[in-house]
Amino acid sequence: MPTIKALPFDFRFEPASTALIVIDMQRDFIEPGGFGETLGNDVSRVSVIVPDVKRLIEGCRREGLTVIHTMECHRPDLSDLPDAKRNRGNPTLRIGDAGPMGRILIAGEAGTEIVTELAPLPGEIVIEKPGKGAFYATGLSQVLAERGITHLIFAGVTTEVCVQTTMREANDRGFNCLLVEEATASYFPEFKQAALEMIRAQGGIVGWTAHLADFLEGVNHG
Ligand code: C5J
Repeated sequence: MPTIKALPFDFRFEPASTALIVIDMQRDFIEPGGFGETLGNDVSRVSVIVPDVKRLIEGCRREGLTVIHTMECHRPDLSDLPDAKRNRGNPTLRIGDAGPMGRILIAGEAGTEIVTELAPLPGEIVIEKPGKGAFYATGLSQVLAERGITHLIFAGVTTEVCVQTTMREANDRGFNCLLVEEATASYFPEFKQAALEMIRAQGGIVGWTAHLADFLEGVNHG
């Protein structure tokens, strides 16, 4: 059984009952011209993790973990987009507006796709989610139950928004969760750091954190 050097203490899991969940590595959050940039963010702060997320995905594929990708997106008629989300803040483009990569965060548009380097392989699970958490209004619980998944490894963007929300949802549902530090990012480095510390504080109140090198060492030699 792989044992990962992690905080607040070692994390042990069976690959057959563990899934990697890669949160929202979409062009709209990571590339210039997308939603992240319209909100005034510097997307280079999150694009920098793409090579490490790729190493993590490939390491998990090699060991036979279930690989799940999420995409934050909405229906073209915006029926799953509450006003409270669409009208928040003062972006140059709102969700559903036409931008340089198509309509912002709308299913099927170019900007909504996962970045090419991290594209899901045929057969991997892709969860489209209208909220921050990947359990809200999706089939994720059923997918995990059908596969007997008990442990979740997390990566993706942004650490303190969709990643942390999903980890908290998962923790409440009884999953053991670990977040890989180099495979997650925020537009605000101090928020990433705070989220990592919140997750592993108080004996791992939400879950564990580990460095990518320690995760790969543990999983590939477990
Ligand atoms: C937002 C995310 N909206 N993937 N999404 O920040 O974190």
